[in-house]
Amino acid sequence: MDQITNVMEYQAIAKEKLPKMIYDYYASGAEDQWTLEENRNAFSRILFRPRILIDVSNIDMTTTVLGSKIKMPIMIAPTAMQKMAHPEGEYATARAASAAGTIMTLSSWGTSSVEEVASTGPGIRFFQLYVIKDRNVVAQLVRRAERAGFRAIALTVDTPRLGRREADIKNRFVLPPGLILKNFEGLDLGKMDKTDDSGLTSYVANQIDRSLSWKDVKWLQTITNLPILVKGVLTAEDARLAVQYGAAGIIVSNHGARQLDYVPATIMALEEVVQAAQGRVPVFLDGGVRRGTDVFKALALGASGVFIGRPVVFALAAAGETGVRKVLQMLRDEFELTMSLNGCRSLKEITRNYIMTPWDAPR
Ligand code: FMN
Repeated sequence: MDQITNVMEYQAIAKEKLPKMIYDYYASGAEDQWTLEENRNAFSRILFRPRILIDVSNIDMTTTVLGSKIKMPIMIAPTAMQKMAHPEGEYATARAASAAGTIMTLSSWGTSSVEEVASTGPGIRFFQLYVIKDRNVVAQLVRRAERAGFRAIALTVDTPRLGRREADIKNRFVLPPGLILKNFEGLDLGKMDKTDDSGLTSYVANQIDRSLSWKDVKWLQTITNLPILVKGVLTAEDARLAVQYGAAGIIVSNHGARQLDYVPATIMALEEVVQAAQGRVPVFLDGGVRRGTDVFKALALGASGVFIGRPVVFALAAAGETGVRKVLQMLRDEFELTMSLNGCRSLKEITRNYIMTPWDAPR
């Protein structure tokens, strides 16, 4: 395991170690998985225009996200049910994020609760919210996250129904015995029943509020003072609405290609969203980020930072907290090197001039 040299290598180890049902749940995308591949491929169509002979002896990767200072613009996206990957699950992820000086986002569907994650010690954390039908439970959960010191709510808006993930259907995916969705302990919502297809599909169909709409973004602001990030924006139209409805930030995300197949790669959608946001709120990106070069490309297209999903669960499965720490360290090192070789010393120096894209006008 010492010879791991990039974050992608954890995936094969995770595949070997995990039961098929669990590995498939982590790895899969929706339907043809076209977007899943495209999330990676699109990065490879963006090239650098590096500058030379710039003194890069000091590289500053620090930034501030919604008022919290972090050591690098690489953060952890919410991924559900991390104890399926490793017994320490979300605890390990929280400790690794905190050691790296970056933000962890805890999923509503964590196998550890907001209080448990807070108990791991100091750290900057966001809470990802799925709005379920029972709004009292939603309000209580948001208050608990607030009390536990979480600093923002990432409201997921791309999941009125669950995307069709065929591996989960074939495997009749269900939360393994002994684990519960810990934020909902004691409620029906904490459990997942085995069904004839994916147990998660039925769970979502029964519990998630399909009627969720922009007015609920306002409603959320009446029950919390925490800043709200709208997670799952892919168009300029929705970016403008997010700003209009009081979002503190936008996450350009296609849910790791697990919801609607044949949406563009997030890196392809980023620029129109950034332009529509007009600098009024920060725009972040997740989806397919596996290299420091990917991070740089996202920042050059206007992102204020990126989030990673699968690399964390695969590293957890392979090596627990050590694995997640290593993922964050490798991405940090690669990003620092990318900045140096492009001739950028701070994040604000990373501009559109450092990349060329297939949609650029010829120079
Ligand atoms: N997004 C959510 O908003 N809530 C979740 O509970 C959630 N669970 C996920 C579980 C898995 C196994 C994966 C792979 C993704 C999940 N996502 C969830 C989406 C991630 O937050 C993120 O958008 C995506 O993983 C980023 O793409 P990447 O995996 O290519 O880095």
